Amino acid sequence: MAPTTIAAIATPAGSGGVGIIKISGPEALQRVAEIFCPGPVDKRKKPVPVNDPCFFSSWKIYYGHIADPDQCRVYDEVIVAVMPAPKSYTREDVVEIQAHGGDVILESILSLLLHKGIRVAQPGEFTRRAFENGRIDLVQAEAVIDLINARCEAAVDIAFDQAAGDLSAAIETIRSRITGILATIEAVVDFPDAVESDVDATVLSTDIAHDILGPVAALVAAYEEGKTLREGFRVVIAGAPNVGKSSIMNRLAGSDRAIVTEHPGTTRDYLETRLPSGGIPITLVDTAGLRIDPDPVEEIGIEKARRRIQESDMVLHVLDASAPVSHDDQTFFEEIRNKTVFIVANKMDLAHGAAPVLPEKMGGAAPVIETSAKYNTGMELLKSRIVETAKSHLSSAPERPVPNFRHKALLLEAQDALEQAMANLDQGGGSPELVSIDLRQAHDRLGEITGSTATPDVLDDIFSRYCIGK
Ligand SMILES: Nc1nc2c(ncn2[C@@H]2O[C@H](COP(=O)(O)OP(=O)(O)O)[C@@H](O)[C@H]2O)c(=O)[nH]1
Ligand SMILES: [Mg+2]
Repeated sequence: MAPTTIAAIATPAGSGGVGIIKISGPEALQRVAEIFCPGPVDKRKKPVPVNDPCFFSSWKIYYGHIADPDQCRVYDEVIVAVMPAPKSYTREDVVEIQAHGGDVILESILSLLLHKGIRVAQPGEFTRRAFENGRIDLVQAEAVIDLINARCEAAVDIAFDQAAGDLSAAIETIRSRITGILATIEAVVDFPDAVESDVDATVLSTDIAHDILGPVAALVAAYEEGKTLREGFRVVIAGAPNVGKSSIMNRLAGSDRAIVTEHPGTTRDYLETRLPSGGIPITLVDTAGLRIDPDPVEEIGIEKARRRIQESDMVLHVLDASAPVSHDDQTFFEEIRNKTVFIVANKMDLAHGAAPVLPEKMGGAAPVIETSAKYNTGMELLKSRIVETAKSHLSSAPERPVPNFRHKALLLEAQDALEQAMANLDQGGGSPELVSIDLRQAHDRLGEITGSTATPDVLDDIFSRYCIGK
């Protein structure tokens, strides 16, 4: 079935200097030719579109007007960029109409095109066509969303390398090594007499560990490294009940996001908000107060707090500066000391100017920042120290390709299958059939990453996350 021609407004809704309509498919040139009048228009005369798709040459831009000759109506002054197949984003004929960036103008030009039988594009459909027409693989297609959604420069770097094919190349190298080993094993299965000796199971197992499992594990590790860059820097505010965690969150965020009361144990779930920090993606997480003997409802909140702490990049351990450091606080500090921690001595206004004396295990183990959330003192310093720490974490992208969560899940499945194959080989040679099933399994899982073995629902799921017009 011949592909339909699709169109969409590619620029965000709202007013802007320029708005772009993108059209892709076999009828793109013809349909635009029917509404494009080159050069200036004379309003007293009927607009005359070029009508002939041959008017347009490859990779040229044209100045003119979009008009509906049937209605004798001129819509806008535009520039039209023409990118015929196959050297285009989708590998189909693509035309971009650059008009003025107003919703009404863009929507009326779009409806003019729809009137001519063009269909509105689904979210991600242009990129899906680029994938289906073989211009990019699935990993590269996903990089397009990552580029658009990147929240810091390092995230842009990762997405850019992914779009350039670095991760795909790493995956394909691993797949071709699996194919190589499969060929050796399957020769034994298919032609047992023709192949001289038995496959040396130990050698094969070592090859798998070194050439395949090693690189797979390295990619999984790179996912962990890149996670903060993709998702932003997460700062959890934790500590005993009533020390001022929610007040600090509100002060840092500059809003009354969290409820503050004098009753201990008010915050029972966790709350997230962005720390306004000039483009550095930082998320603040306010949590339930930690205590050793909580009631059952508090316990759920504390469990959630612990989980948030584990996933965090940094913890603010808040203390009440006007009270001695409790046993609970010391126990808690022990739990988090392998993380990046700031001790926040809050309620300094009640402490008569003296910071709390820290027990030996806590003293010197983390920077101490003195604050009063009530009187808004120490907050700017706290904020700038958080931003500084986040910046140093986010400054550099890892040198190697960084998989995303979907890729990581598939890498782990491939890893399991490879380990199974090795276990079979190690148990006295194992049956070559079984080993080859596991290796095929690993090969297919890796293929799902690049899309060569991905199912239609996986594709639907991925492309539905795009914006319209991409
Ligand atoms: N005096 C004083 N009171 C504070 C300060 N920060 C918070 N509070 C009060 O302490 C109580 C508990 O605050 P909240 O932010 O809900 O603490 P959380 O339970 O740790 O989230 C509230 O009555 C706040 O107004 C502070 O720096 N100084
Ligand atoms: Mg609270």
